Amino acid sequence: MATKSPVIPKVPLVQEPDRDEGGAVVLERRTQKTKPPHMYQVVMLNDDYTPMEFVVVVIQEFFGKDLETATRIMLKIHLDGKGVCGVYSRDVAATKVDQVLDAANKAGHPLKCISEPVDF
Ligand code: TYC
Repeated sequence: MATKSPVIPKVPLVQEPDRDEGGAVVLERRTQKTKPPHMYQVVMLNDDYTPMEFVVVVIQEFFGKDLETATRIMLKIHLDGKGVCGVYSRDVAATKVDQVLDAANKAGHPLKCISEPVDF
């Protein structure tokens, strides 16, 4: 009686484990576990009506800047049309925008600001 020749698998039956440069077994390779959170900048926009003093107070109060820094940021916005007041996580940036718009509305000023991803 003719016996069948054995079928030799092309793939090894037992998978060889990954090994690092020194030959130690590596259980799992990952490129990077967690990405750093994307950061958002709060950008304030210029307008023709909001008083400069109000903008300076808002920047001090909600963005923790001293008088000199707040004045410099306000003047940059006044001259360039917009300026960055701070950089935060997405939720914190959204809260800052809400706080600024709320304060401006209550004071009757048209001051606007937005948050956008850094590298926008
Ligand atoms: N341009 C305004 C003025 O001349 C001042 C101003 C600065 C308004 C910054 C808004 O985000 C602003 N009174």
